Amino acid sequence: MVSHDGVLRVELVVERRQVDVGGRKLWALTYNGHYMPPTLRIQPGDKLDLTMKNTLDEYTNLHVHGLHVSPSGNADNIFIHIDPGGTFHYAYQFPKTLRPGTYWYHSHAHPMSAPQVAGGMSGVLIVDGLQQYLPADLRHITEHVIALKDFQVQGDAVKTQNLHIGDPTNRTVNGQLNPTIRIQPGETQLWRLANVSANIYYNVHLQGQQFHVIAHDGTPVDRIWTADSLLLAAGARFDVLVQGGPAGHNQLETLAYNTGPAGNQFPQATLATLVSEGPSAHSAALPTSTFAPTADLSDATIAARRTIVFSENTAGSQYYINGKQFDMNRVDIRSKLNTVEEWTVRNDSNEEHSFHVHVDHFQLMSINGSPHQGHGLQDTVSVPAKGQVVIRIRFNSYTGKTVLHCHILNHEDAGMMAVLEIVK
Ligand SMILES: [Cu+2]
Repeated sequence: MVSHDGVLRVELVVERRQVDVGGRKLWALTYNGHYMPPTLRIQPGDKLDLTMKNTLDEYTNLHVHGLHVSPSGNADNIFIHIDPGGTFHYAYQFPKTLRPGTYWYHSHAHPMSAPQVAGGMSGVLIVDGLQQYLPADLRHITEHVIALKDFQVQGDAVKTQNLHIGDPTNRTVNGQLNPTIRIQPGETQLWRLANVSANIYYNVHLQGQQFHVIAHDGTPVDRIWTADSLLLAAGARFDVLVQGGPAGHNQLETLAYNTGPAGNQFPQATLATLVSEGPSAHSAALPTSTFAPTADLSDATIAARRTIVFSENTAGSQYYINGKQFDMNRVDIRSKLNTVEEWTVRNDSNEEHSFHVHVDHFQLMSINGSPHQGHGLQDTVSVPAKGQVVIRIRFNSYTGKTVLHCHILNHEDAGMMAVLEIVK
């Protein structure tokens, strides 16, 4: 679904329905009847008019993940409850300065965000415009959305209740098991990798190839960087260029990944098969100098320094931020608009957590005390077990109440979320 004349009008019906997913027929929680709902495409400065109809027997709502937009009223307000049988009209006015890249949308219905997202309630949202930073011969290259979305099975349904993060799961790309992606030898494609799962991590690797990263969490990089594998903590996205190798088949896979002694050991799994075939294309040279302008908060004046502690009980059933479980009626952090703050996010638990803040992106300054040389801003970062990260965040344009939380949604539902209020 693409915006026209500055507006994208969308109706999303939330419905429990049988879907074809990964070669099976299963009951799922869907938007418009699809396990993989429509990809929404907007331009900076657009308005998104979105009507949500809830036919479930529990409340729901919507969050547009990573987007710089008001957290209040009928915009990105995660405190809204759309009751069973109810309809709500969201109106998001995005700024002209919105950064192009890959974002996503999903239920933020505390404390059912994990069941609803695991059931199927997540999709991809793209802000157009990344191509403007590419050389002219790469501005119209083939794009693939690669939504990383997994499902566990219970009886004839996608499992939603009593989710155990480490249980065997089916890792799909756009709802398909091991789909084929085609490329010509030498051809350059833009892949939009998005972890839209409820709870799991992906450590994505493409056999025999490298990823050339042009945007991270919806923010274009200052300089293209190259990686053999990319860690996508729950909620993370990377926009990457991939160049077709010699004719043949290569697996897109997630490598085994361990989130710590109290966490999970995710096994290796095949995600998709890349088939390189057809006439050889001219292999484009990728830009090596400046890619896109980025904010750098290294020399910013710091208005406040805070420590944010993530912890959990030994049973792994209750999760805390600064010793407290989420309470929507309490303001945990009050920050001033147009200031920069430095937060030390400390993880006292024995597993990684996927730290995420709404509304404004942050700059990752260090991991376990080692300075981090980033390539722009991000909206999620995995905090090492028994470790810490330091971030800097500038509060731009929007006041109001919003949240920061762990994007492993089982953890969020069990308390690991705090209210952030941005004030004038
Ligand atoms: Cu967590």
